[in-house]
Amino acid sequence: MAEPGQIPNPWPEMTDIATLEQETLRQIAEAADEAALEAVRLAALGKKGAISALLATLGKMSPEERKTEGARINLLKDKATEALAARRAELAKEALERRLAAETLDVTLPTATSPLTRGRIHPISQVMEELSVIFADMGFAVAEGPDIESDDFNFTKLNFPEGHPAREMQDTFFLTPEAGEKKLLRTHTSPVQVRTMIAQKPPIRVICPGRVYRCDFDQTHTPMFHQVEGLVIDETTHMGHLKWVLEEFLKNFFEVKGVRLRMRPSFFPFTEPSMEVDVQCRRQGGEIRFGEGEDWMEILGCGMVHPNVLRNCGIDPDVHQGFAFGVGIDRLAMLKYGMSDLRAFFDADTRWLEHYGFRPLDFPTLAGGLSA
Ligand code: 2NL
Repeated sequence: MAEPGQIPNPWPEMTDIATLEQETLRQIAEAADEAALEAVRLAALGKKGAISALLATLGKMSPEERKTEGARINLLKDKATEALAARRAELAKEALERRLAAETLDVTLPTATSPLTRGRIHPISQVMEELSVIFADMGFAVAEGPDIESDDFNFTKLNFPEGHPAREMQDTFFLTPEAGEKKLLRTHTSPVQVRTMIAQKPPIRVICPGRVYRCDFDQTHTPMFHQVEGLVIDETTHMGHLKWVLEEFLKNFFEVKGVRLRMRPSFFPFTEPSMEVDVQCRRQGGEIRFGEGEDWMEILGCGMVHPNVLRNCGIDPDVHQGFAFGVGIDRLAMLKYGMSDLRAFFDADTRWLEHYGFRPLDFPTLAGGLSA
């Protein structure tokens, strides 16, 4: 009887050593896995295996016969043992190769989408970043201030006389007065520059991007929108510097080689003289290109800071002078990135953001591209 787990000797009648050797080595070579190989080992070298059975016959032989047969059988045993070890090593190597092939990683495949790569930067945030990069390159710092402002910082210090129609012109959201103090939602970012002038001595070079509020809502106006204002104060800055800074800004922002500007006289209470600036463009088939063509588009307002404003902010207008400008960020974004409806900016529609938004790791830089 065969022991449990041991297959019976398949060659009980086999006594021919050469045939047994041939058959054993063939079975070893053909064993497809470790279990099959172990079965072959037991059938040949196990207690009841063919080679063991052959060794058991030695006892019945004459000493002469035993000498020659013993050597032959032991040689067969050694060959089988060696072949088993070689085949076992071969099977282990094959198994390892199969595992390595199955577990290969393709490092060139795109990574799984994570919240970090799925998220988008809003075009307004992108444009604010681009403006910061452009103006930082010209030596401007970025300043921020509160959305809720005093009437004093939003209007009075900026040379809006008490009861002046310009105050109503701006469609201001006033808050309920607390302890007699009139508060409002800032109608422009100028109060941030007022705060800067009060807090710092010239020379001053800042841009102030941020949210502003006006009570106005239609196709082209939202009650909250975005503005960036710039301010330069020192002893010698003049309108030539202003024009160069604006040219440099618009050229870099629209990513063109050059732009022509046209300045028209205008009025703001906080600047004198005041100007409106048109930028050279070409309109064709609903598309606008800047830095070429014969058309003009009004893009921003600017001027030399009014002496009253300087005085109101503790700066001597007989010593210091400078320029300021203001531009709508939402409109800049629409012109550069081609959105047609301002209201979609504030709908928080993820499909819109998927289309018009920017990837968080594509930072704007002047060297690498603003809108890479
Ligand atoms: C426009 C025009 C402008 C300013 C903003 C400013 C600020 C201070 C002093 C003087 Cl603190 N001026 N800002 C100057 C001229 C124009 O904005 O049309 N913005 C959309």
